Amino acid sequence: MEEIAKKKVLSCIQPSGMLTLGNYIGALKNWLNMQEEFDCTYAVADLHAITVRQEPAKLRQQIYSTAALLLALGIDPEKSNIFIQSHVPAHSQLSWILSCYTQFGELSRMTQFKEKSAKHTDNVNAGLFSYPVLMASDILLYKPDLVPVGADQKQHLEIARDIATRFNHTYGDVFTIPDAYIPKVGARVMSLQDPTKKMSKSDENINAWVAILDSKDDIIRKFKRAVTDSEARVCIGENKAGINNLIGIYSAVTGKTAEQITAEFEGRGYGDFKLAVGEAVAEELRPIRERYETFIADKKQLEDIYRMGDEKAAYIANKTLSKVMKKVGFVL
Ligand code: ATP
Ligand code: LTN
Repeated sequence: MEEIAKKKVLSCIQPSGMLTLGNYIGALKNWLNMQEEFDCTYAVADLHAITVRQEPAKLRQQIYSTAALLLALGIDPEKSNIFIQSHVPAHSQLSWILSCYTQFGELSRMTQFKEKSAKHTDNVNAGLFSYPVLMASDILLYKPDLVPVGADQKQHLEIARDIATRFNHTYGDVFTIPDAYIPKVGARVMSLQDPTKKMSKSDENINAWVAILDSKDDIIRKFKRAVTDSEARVCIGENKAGINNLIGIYSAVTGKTAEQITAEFEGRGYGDFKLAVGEAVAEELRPIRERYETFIADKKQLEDIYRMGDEKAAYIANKTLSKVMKKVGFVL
């Protein structure tokens, strides 16, 4: 019987700090779920990480720890390709080319640029501005059908599609137009301290976010302190951003619907609910935390895995890059 080619998936994650429950529910959980059905490529986006200042020794450590975390999560290098973005120069090369096919105006409209430039006023660098072009290059080099990301990356996915469509329109069918793959629940996990803001590892208040590698006690403590409201009923509602967020998190880790969760906690206080969410999250993350220790302790194994991944990625990326260069009119 003829084998049907699997659809392709690509995504990347920045090694810019401790990965959070937001990264896990919004993106990484799908990375894992997709690996059986799809042909998946996952990268550590170290080039993106330097759009904000990083300490060299810390960055190096975080690149290793992000790669180890992907393995701990259950991403299997025999099934999915794991590599490091900066090890495949085609990403930077295509990024330059595509930046000449991207308008200043469209980059100026990016919400993340506006937010990050407001936050790092002393370092509004050109890389921060052209970040979506590098991201478009990461994606388009591998011709994926689907890109699993959290809701905050939707706008970047749209600009990648626009750039690809424009390029194809001028030069013929070069790029596949990818679709974003955003989870139905947990696409935007909010801060536990200010549930109107996205949960972010760069939040200075450590109680605002849960790291995937936090201990059980820390996780439970952070959920116990989560900001809620005074209504004391576990249900989705307006002006209940804190509870809505906790319901979303509980739903994402247990698979229960919001209605089932409301029924489960009918007549019980927020204290019980927060504890249940904390315990469910700690239990979901426990095996990842345990496996992480093994992977991070063996640098040689980690290096072997990403070197193999780098090579496979470079082969595919260089083919796309050559095609683009030919189309643009460079002499090869
Ligand atoms: P920062 O918070 O420092 O800006 P980040 O966590 O948004 O960084 P990445 O580490 O590159 O940036 O994100 C990796 C993936 O995690 C992306 O797909 C992103 O959409 C997703 N993600 C990040 N934060 C959340 C969140 N709070 N809720 C859902 N998904 C998220
Ligand atoms: N900008 C993304 C990380 C990222 C990415 C990508 C995601 C870089 N390149 C390519 C998907 C596909 C973020 O989540 N902050």
